[in-house]
Amino acid sequence: MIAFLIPMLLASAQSQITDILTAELARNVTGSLDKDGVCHCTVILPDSTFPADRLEYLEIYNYNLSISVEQQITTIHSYELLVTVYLGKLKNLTARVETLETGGLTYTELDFQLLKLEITEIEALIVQLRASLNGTNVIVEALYVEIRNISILVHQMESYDKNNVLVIRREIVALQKRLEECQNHVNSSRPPPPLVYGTCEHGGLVNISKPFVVHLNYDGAGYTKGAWGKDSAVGGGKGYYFVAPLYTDLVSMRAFRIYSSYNNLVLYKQHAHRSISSNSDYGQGTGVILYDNFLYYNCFNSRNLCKLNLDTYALTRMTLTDAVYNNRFSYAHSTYQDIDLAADEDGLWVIYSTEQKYGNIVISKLNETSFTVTQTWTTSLYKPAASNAFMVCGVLYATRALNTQTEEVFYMYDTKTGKEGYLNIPYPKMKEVVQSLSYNPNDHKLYMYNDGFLVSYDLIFQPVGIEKSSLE
Ligand SMILES: [Ca+2]
Repeated sequence: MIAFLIPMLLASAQSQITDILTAELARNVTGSLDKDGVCHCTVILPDSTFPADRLEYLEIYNYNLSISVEQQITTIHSYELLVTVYLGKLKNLTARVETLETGGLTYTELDFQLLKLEITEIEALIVQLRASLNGTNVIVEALYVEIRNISILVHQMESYDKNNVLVIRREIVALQKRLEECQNHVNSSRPPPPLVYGTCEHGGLVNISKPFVVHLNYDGAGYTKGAWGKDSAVGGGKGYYFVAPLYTDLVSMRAFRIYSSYNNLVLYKQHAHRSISSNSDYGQGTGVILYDNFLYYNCFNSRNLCKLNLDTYALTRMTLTDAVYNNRFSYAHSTYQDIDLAADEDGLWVIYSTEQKYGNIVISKLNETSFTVTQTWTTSLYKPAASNAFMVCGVLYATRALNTQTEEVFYMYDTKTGKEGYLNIPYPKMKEVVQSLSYNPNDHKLYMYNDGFLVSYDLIFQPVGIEKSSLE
């Protein structure tokens, strides 16, 4: 249209100039002839007669107009090309949306995402085109309206997803992302530094593993009360294991077995069976431990401690002053365990109670060589309120039954500081009653005699320099 207009304007301007010149040249003027025979004359044209300045202006205007028109033509040609390209794309989009509308294909999240992306792209370009043309182009306006309609249609179709396929797919993607994050977190989490057995380079007990059932005691299921464990002197003595079920009276220990290895214990073979013949040498209750190849226990019907050499079977005794016995202040659910031997990284201990302390737990440190008490601490925990107790790095930990399937470490007393506190470390048990419970510093395990079954647990300590919360 504009291209057609330009030649018309140019032709009109030239016609006007020709008419003016023709009218002025019709006048007669006086001239002269030079020596070469060339004629000269002077014509004075008044400005009012011939508008030379207008001619000049017209020429400049004509020139500028030509440039402007050429630029517009170039611009329009480029827009025509763009419109042609996007018209093709729009037709393609229209066809795809129609296919989706008629349900000819299974639409997916990807279909919609691609459609929306392309529509957004075209919409942006059309908006740009529309602005360039000042909103005067009918075709562009129509394109704009059409692309807006398609955009709305795609959004509506997405919302018509009755089967929530897209929602589920998005949730799956979100779950996969969380899974990857979790996996990355696990991979990036550095394992805590290994704890050295027999040392106290940790921040205390923070958790207890699930139980590991070794097997039933050698006397059978009827022998529900007893004790078992591994040599708990730091270094492990000879590494022997002992199993000591109480006699059928459920009070006295009259026999026990020693196994030279864990495999022998599990396979019931190559054991040393020891029967105690003298009543005074019997054990009483289940607070028995094996420490540096000596068996320590409460001597029968007394407040004495017995120390039995497993090589020579020589027996040594000591009196635990003021200690009550004969089931005066035993543990809850487990009778005749007034005196409970224990061992940890710091050595040999005995846990008991006295009338003077009203049945509260008293802890005494023993010198195993001289077999004497070196120091004593009194706690505020009533001994029958606990189901059992053990020592770790000079700290007494007491347990109680939460129910028939769960025990809990609920109390601690630190002999180094004299401070006590309450804990909440539950752990499962296989049978209802904990008949004995001892810690071994050589493997960080708890050894439990659980209604006739030999059970062990791994203790989990807080590594030094790592926050407690990260371990729970
Ligand atoms: Ca114990």
